[in-house]
Amino acid sequence: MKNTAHTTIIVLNGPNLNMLGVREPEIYGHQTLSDIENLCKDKASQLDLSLDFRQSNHEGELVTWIQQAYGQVLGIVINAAAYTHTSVAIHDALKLHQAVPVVEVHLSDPKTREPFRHHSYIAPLAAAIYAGLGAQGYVKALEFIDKNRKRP
Ligand code: CA2
Repeated sequence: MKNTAHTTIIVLNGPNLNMLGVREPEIYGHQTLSDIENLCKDKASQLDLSLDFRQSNHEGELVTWIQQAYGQVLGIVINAAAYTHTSVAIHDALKLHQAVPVVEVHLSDPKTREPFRHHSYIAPLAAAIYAGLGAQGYVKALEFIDKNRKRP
């Protein structure tokens, strides 16, 4: 039987990212989250990987998904949106995943924005960070996980 832990990447998106394309295109671009999901699906299929793409406005739901992914995925791509800058709970949950790469993604570059966006609770656990590249950051994150995968 195929072991999906070797082939699945989970992509987690935090609060308000479901509103992409609706407001603030000057910061986040014109693509919707569904456009980004399709871009990720195309890249995953090129890499012969499965993709589990999710979004939640709820911190606890993101924490639960991170816990449930333990031992089940090749890597985690996470744009935790505003929770990046506030969530010790997401930091703690991601610590479970020391055996696989966690890649932090942001559409914009938070370091060049308001000071309250400069700190990330995810960065200390991230094997790579892609920020300010728009949707391409997600694609780069998938490529990073693929390049760094441990072949079974
Ligand atoms: O640049 C990113 O990807 C962010 O993670 C986006 C978050 C922000 O809190 C982070 O500092 C950086 C915000 C996502 C909100 O997205 C919206 C999109 C359209 C309309 C309203 C919100």
